Amino acid sequence: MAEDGFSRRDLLGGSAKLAALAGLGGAGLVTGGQALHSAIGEARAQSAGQKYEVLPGQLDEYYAFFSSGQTGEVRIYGLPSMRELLRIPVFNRDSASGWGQTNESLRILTADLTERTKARLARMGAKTWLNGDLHHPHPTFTNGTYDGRYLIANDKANTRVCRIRLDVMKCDKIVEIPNANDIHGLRLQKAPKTGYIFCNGEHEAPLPNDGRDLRDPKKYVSIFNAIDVDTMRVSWQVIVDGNLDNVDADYTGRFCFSTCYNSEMGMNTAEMTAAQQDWIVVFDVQRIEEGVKKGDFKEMNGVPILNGRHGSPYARYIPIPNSPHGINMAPDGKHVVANGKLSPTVTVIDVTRFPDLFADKIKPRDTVVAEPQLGLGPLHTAYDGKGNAFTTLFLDSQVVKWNIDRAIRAFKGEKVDPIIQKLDVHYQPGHNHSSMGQTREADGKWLISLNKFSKDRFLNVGPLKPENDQLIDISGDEMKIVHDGPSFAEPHDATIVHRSKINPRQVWDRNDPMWEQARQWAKEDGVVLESDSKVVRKADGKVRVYMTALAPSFGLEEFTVKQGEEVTIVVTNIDDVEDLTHGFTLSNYGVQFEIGPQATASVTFVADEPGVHWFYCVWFCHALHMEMRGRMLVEAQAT
Ligand code: K7E
Ligand code: CUA
Repeated sequence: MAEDGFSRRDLLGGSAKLAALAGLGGAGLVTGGQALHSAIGEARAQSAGQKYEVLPGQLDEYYAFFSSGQTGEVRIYGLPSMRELLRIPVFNRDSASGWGQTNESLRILTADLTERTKARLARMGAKTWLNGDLHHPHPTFTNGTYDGRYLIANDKANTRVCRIRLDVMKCDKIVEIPNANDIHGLRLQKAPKTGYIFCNGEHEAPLPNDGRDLRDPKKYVSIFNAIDVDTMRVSWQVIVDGNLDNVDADYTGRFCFSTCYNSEMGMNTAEMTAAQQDWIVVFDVQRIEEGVKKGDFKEMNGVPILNGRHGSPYARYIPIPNSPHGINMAPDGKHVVANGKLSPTVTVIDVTRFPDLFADKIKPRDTVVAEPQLGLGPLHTAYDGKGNAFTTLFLDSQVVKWNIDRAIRAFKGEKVDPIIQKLDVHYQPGHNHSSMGQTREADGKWLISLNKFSKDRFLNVGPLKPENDQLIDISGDEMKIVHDGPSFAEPHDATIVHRSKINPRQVWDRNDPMWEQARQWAKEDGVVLESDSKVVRKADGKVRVYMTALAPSFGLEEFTVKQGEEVTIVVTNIDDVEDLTHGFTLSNYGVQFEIGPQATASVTFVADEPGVHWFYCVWFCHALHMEMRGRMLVEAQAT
């Protein structure tokens, strides 16, 4: 297998980059995988290892949090069954839950946008952005493993970062990052406890980006960001040379590191890929914090911005080949792997040498301990906690299993092949992820390969095909594919978390901060949310309609408003049975939202259309679910 990899690489030689570029554009180098269907069936049948089937009534061992790229949500799967369990709307508009329409979700979606964006949305008559591009979902850490508090993710499309509460699986904070552009790579501080969210502004632009220097790319900058996970405020930013792609952090909490694919600061593909080398940027968090304390920054939009260019005390640049993409810290706490993308190599760096690097005792390349050639298009690497690494090869449509220690020995000149196995995947993998593999507790059981193309693997559903997330058993010596999992646009990344780390609630706590605003209104109006159903007319002409929901009826059978009035409807689900969700739909008013057991949710709209408008429950809750309805009577006003 190893010979195979090397011969292909050698064959491509100097033109590898060209071929790689062609392939990136059109998946050009892939060979068909038809014959492999039966091969996989066989492998599955003889899979030595683990049970991958989860029978009816049984529960999965892991939660897998998938991003959804341009859909803008997070999805929860069970592993190993690969069954989708839940969708968490975040950077999208969701019809079922009312995310993007309820007052509670709009508060979260808009509270921490920049003043500039708020003004822009107001000019457009929009309440919030309706699109997003969510790539990297990562749970918070304590002492190098998941602590079950939050899941954090980025929005590349509108430069935002979100926080999802793992107790209720709902987003509770979204912050727009000022000064930077298009947040892509995102990882968390792993120890002693996640304080910072580290994330990359990928696309370089003028600073401020207000119309100046449009055609002067030399003045464009990329910005690295640290956000405080508890307050969801940007703590500091660092200007770097080149752009920024992915990021990861070490296990001491002091260092983090980003890949740069455009050290050239090119503005088109030819320029961006001109150099044979780019770099990773290493950030010294301690020094940056000291720099902030000393006042060594410029403030812009309320955030301290430090200079981290070549020669600054805050960053070091390690040259590596060529337009690197993913960067992945190993569970050993010592090694990080940067994936070469346009180079067939990955670069293994010893992070324990970073203190010496920042003390200028060693040169940047002295931190490199191995640079094995693995195959074409290495994008991301996962780990089994036993010293092995699993790297996706986008162009070769393979996952390659290799040994870190053997790669280090080979780099020193020993005649040893680091590659253990190459496994075909279907097709064109981006991220992969192993069970607990981004923690100190990597358990070496499962690997998922998130493949960008499914081609012929599923029933043809027309020109837009699903992608294919493949489940691979890595518990034995050999990797074995045991499951194909179709998925819709476009999970980039996923995190596999053992179920012991996460403990969600069964029903909401009535004291939850999610509906704080409704609680304030009720107080103002002398209403008890849990028992009162009534209409309150305010002095300013606004109307608040409070009602309970208890299967199979709403607290109000009808209510009357006047045409043109601003109406706020507040619904409280007083069922305390687990799994008993109600929904509130107001017909021909575009209103619809979810009210979970023991939750309150609300929506505000103008009653512009006179007539009888039925409201009804939209979540099947009872034998009399169809009867769970009532009327909003809108009296016509003389015009
Ligand atoms: Cu490789 Cu956005 Cu993580 Cu996609 S990124 S693959
Ligand atoms: Cu309540 Cu359906």
